[in-house]
Amino acid sequence: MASAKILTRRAAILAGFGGAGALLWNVNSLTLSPSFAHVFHAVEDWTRISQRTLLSPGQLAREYSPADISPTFKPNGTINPGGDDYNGHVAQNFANWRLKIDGMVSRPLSLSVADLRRLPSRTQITKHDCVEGWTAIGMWQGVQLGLLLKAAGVAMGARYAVFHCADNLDGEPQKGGIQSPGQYYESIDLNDAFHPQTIIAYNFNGKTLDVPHGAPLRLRVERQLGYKHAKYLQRIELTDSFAHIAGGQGGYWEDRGYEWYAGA
Ligand SMILES: Nc1nc2c(c(=O)[nH]1)N[C@H]1C(S)=C(S)[C@@H](COP(=O)(O)O)O[C@H]1N2
Ligand SMILES: [Mo]
Repeated sequence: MASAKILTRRAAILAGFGGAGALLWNVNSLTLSPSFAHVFHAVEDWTRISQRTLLSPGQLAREYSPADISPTFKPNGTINPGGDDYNGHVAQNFANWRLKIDGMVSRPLSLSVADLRRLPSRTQITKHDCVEGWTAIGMWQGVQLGLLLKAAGVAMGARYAVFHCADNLDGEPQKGGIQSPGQYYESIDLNDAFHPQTIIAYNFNGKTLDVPHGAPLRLRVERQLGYKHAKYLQRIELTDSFAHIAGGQGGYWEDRGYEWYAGA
């Protein structure tokens, strides 16, 4: 059913591609209108998504029922980034927090939590596995990352989404999403980025996401282990390589020896 829907949409986009191609031929050296550019980027997205996701949709992580939700869900790692900047955002209820999406995208975005809450959301009840030896089942609600990436227009050649967080485990002040030593970060490939259960969560167990669990925004990437689920998200950077970021291994814990692909 779902795949029939996707295929219909794919056929529709493919039909649109023919039209856009003809238009491109006609306008030749003329400046592209924004609406045309939009169609063009949609086609770029389609090519990538069809290759990486539609043709190999991958498995869904198991989803549970409300009765399975754990009475306590241990907060782990950083449980409060602290510092003047983050504390200021807490005091303002994160009204001025921004999630930036930049790097290899055609339209960099800067979104407030309210912007995200206005978009369609996904709710999922999943099991979280921490390598320290505990698990917990929780309910997460947020925006599918794939939707945000489609809005930003992933550029040709991009391969990874890198998540820059507000907490610095060396206690250094944060720099608004600019990576610095000791700052938590993570990365996933575009296959996981466009996976339907990969969401930027703002609610946890039916309430606004709290500080210990990553307020105001955290990643859920349900087919992978706990440390991939970056909390306190400030910036998502699309890139073709993470070799130049921090220790070059794609994440705070990866730089300290953990696996980059952490299948749960
Ligand atoms: N920014 C940030 N994200 C993070 C961590 C962290 O220390 N900082 N810890 C990771 C680890 S090891 C786990 S198990 C989960 C814990 O999520 P929780 O606090 O909601 O239980 O967050 C992950 N994401
Ligand atoms: Mo963890």
